[in-house]
Amino acid sequence: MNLKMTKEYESRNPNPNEGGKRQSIDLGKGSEVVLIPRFLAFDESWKWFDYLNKEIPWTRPTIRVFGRSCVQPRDTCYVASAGLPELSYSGYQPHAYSWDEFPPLKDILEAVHKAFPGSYFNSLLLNRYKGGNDYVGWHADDEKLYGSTPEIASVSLGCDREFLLKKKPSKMSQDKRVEGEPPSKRSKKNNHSDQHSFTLKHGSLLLMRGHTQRDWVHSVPKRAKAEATRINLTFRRVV
Ligand SMILES: O=C(O)CCC(=O)C(=O)O
Ligand SMILES: [Mn+2]
Repeated sequence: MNLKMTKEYESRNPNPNEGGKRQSIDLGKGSEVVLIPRFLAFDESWKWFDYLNKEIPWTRPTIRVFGRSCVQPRDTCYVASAGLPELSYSGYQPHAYSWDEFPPLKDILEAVHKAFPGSYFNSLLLNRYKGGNDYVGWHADDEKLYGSTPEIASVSLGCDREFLLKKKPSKMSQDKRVEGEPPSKRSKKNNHSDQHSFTLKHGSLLLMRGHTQRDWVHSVPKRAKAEATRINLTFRRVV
């Protein structure tokens, strides 16, 4: 964030640091989420929102889920560096646009790299939720092309939406059940919760890393009250 952006932000927000600190959430067993609620300056984020809303060639593809064809319940677009293996998910192979076609995306990418020194993202899946009926169901971004411990940085613009994380049922914890033991006694033997919810606000960044894609699923559920559009940028590294 440059000085001008910070000043602009402060002039609209009397307590710019309140609630805006980076939070790191240890999910246990090598999974971690980092949330930076005010990653991008407020006004600049609206400029990016308007640019992306207008300029990105959004599509709503037909995908296959549990053997059935359905229209993906949100708009999407894919941007990737040249020469990477092609992305394919739910029977759909998006066209890979180049970063040069959308220069502002390179600025956001640079800000993400600065926030996480040592990170390196070379692809971006964009989502546009045109209201509360648009959503993404429970899934993990565990495609082979992201390697064994994918790092995913997710920037949100526009309407606030809830982001949920839920632990995958683990074989270990099922195996450890003692026959006849009441459920209360079977409950967690550590301090980690099995569900988390975050409100992803305009200008926020959420990073998932470690074993989060192996051990957890995430979703952005339908929300009747979310009337406005939200744009989400998920930066990923194809290895
Ligand atoms: O919109 C979001 O916050 C999440 C999107 C997502 O999970 C994905 O594109 O894989
Ligand atoms: Mn995802």
